[in-house]
Amino acid sequence: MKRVDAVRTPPSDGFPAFPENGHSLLKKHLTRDVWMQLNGRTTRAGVTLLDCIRSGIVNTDSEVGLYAGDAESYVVFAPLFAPVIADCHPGFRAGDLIRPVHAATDFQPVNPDPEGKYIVSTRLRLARNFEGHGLRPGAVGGEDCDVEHKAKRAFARFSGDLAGSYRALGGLPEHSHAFKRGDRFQDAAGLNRNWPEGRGVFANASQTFFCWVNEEDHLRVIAIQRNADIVLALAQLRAGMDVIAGDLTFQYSDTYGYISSCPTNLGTGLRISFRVKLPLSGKSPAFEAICARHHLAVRGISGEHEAIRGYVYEISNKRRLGLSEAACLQECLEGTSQLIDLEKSLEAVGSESGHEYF
Ligand code: CIR
Repeated sequence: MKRVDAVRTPPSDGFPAFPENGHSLLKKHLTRDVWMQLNGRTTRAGVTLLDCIRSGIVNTDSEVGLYAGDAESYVVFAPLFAPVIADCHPGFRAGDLIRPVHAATDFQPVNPDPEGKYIVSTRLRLARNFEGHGLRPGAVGGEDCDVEHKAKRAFARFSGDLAGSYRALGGLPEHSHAFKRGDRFQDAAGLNRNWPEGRGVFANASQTFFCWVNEEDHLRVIAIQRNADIVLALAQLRAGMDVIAGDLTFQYSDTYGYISSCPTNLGTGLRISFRVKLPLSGKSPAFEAICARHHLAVRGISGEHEAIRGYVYEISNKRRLGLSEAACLQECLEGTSQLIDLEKSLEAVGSESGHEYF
């Protein structure tokens, strides 16, 4: 992503002067009135407005620019967070929370690429934070270790195809499913504090089920299939969550569902992503229309702030709040299936005209 200018020296009332070329939701919604209203407030644990906005102040090319230091930040700083959250989750209206019910109980997904021709991998992840703690941007060192201890206790209960081992980060060679020290966006939010203390990754024996401890949230539970088998990925995710939820309680609010440190992950905390080979449709205007209609985000395969490389696209759901897990899955599956159908129709046109595409 193109860097934009820095925030200039603030004027006497401290209101940050965002550069003209920044497009963050923080810049859009932190008006001078909101600043005057919220600057000086703190949560009971001592989280300030500046704590929540530091990432977007330091990184003026942020998309969002906000992190909550604790669950109460969403309430104390609601005049800023609420409109940002509404923009992150199109269609969400405060007061209309649809409980993010577990998908295994009410939804049977269908494999969107049964021939195995387009989808390279399927990844599902849930973000969760434990009751009785702040959120990671506001965490102090000891708290990370307490969270890690609780998580490891839950992981010891995994059995069958979920059984595996936990590895602390740091001191050990990097492995492919470990998360890295946070990027500059996370760094400015305080997420790299005391790195790598209290962080680690659980992996099952077949490397299809992972739990990240103390990355952006206390827990990220991840199921990956190196194909389009969403049925199996969802079954593993739900089985793993049932074990963890038997031992731990997660932060939850009637307004925002499961609480996460980044406003984009509120609600279900569910991110569904498919890596899909779309060499023809990726360049077609219909591609963007399908993504917009189904609220799909498109990322490059090497990270959210990098340009799209080649023709493998990572397609994921933008909306996690205000709809059930089943609805998130349905929306993402329908959109992805339409992108694959578009690809097939363009292949057919290409073969009729005798062009070589591969
Ligand atoms: C930002 O504001 O750009 C970063 N804090 C990342 C926000 C979450 N990522 C995303 O929606 N793609």
